[in-house]
Amino acid sequence: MAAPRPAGRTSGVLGVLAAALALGVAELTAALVGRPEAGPLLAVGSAVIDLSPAWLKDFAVRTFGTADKPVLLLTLAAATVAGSAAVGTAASRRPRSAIAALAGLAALAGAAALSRPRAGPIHVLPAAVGAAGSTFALLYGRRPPRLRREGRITLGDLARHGRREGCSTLGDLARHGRPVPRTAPAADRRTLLTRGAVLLGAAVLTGGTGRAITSARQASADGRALVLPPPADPARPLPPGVGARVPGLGPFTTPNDSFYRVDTALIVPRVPHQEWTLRIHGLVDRPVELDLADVLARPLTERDITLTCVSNEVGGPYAGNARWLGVDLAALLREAGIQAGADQVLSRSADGWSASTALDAVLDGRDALLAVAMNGAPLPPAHGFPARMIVPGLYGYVSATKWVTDLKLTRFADERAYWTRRGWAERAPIKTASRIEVPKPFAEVPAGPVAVAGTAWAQHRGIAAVEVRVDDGPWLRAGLAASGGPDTWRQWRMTWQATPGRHRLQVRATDAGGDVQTAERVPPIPAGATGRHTVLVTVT
Ligand SMILES: Nc1nc2c(c(=O)[nH]1)N[C@H]1C(S)=C(S)[C@@H](COP(=O)(O)O)O[C@H]1N2
Ligand SMILES: [Mo]
Repeated sequence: MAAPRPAGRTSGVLGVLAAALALGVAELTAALVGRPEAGPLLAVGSAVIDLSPAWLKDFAVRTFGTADKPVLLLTLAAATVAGSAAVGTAASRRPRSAIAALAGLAALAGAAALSRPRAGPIHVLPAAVGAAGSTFALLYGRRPPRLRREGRITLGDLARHGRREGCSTLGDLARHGRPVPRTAPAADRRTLLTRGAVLLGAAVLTGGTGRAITSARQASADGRALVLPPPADPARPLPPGVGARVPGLGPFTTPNDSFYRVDTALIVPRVPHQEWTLRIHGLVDRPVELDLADVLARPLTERDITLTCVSNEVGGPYAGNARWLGVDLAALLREAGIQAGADQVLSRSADGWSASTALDAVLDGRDALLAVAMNGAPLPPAHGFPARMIVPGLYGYVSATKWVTDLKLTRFADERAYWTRRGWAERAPIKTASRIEVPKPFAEVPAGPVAVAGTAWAQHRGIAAVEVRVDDGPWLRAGLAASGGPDTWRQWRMTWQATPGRHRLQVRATDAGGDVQTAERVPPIPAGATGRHTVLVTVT
């Protein structure tokens, strides 16, 4: 007698439900043990990010921009659905291979969780519980229905059975035993639906509870409760004309919620400020460990500094300007006693990322900060709460470690950091750049006077001039907005007497040292893109 088999489609659905339950109970487990990063989706996603080659990351950032992370999670979710449907289908024919596949998937998720920074044995628990959950779901979904009258045989049954078997006496009947149904009925539609609903409900309940626990915990890890002391060394007030005031041009100071975000973290790391510490060690005379109270007890410096990402394409959006509040990073390191031979500050974050910063840049008198606030508020979680580095003039990947917890004085020859291991330059001063923000590419503008405006930056050198060229005409000087200092970007504008037809606008900046931005086109990798931003417009 063959075991009842759910039809192919039903098996596939059962597989998906088993995966959903696995993810739900794994998420709940991860939340209960306080390790949300060990949940299978996040763990595998983060491992994928860390393992993917530079070109793939580059492609993802270029194609999806800041949506690259949701796209990755959706891709993983889709792969999970497809994979679990396949496992479910296999389970109806070859249960052993299905169980082997499940064990393999769980091992993969466990390994991914173990690859997270500071992972311990507890990180494999969500995957293990998830595997148990999906095994249970598969067995439960495929269990044949119980015979309704099992063990309770009526006299009518006996009589019918006896007649069929040709029994004439009760003795004959006893010898033939109890009636056996010829086929075990497959679970009917209603049973399947009920079981599906039970599994789905359990998945949603466990997963939802897990998410709720995690987000409740995370809500306590932001800066709303944090009171910041006023700066001992406040920023110079911004001159009234730092904004070029052209409709369509962004503000001089970028609000926190529209500041670009670039990092490798799949979920924003939440570091409760009560638990945060910063260790300074390596080639120092006196290793120290500070907590946030120690940091806030020091004199705070406030500065306007423009941060730029090395991945920014010519004309791209990965630059932002904010007013940062923090402690003098050079003073902090000097207090620890910098030893001869050190040439690199290797900073690490709570999420295991690292950056290597040239020590001479930190010590040369620029306003390198261990920042705790951005535009008058504690750092938003996405921008490094409770503390991050900011070093004017260096691209973010070699200077701007968010959620920083560890500073090691070391040597470029001895240790490399996250992106420098992946082929990006060891030292990466920000290159002079300029972009046209108004008019937008392919805009249609009326003939006559047209405002052309944008931003230029050459952090820590400053911008001395911006020029614009129409088609192959002469370079024309744009008007510069007031300067916020050498470490900030500078807005510019000019009025163009536009004539009908299609035109090409180009921009170039000159830094305060007199160096003109190069026209040579190079890609972001390894040390930042160059080339002239060009915008095509139609004048009607
Ligand atoms: N922990 C951590 N810090 C990080 C990164 C990261 O991936 N992880 N990315 C760096 C890069 S490449 C840049 S450009 C800046 C961006 O800072 P923002 O997200 O606050 O704009 O953060 C830097 N700090
Ligand atoms: Mo970056």
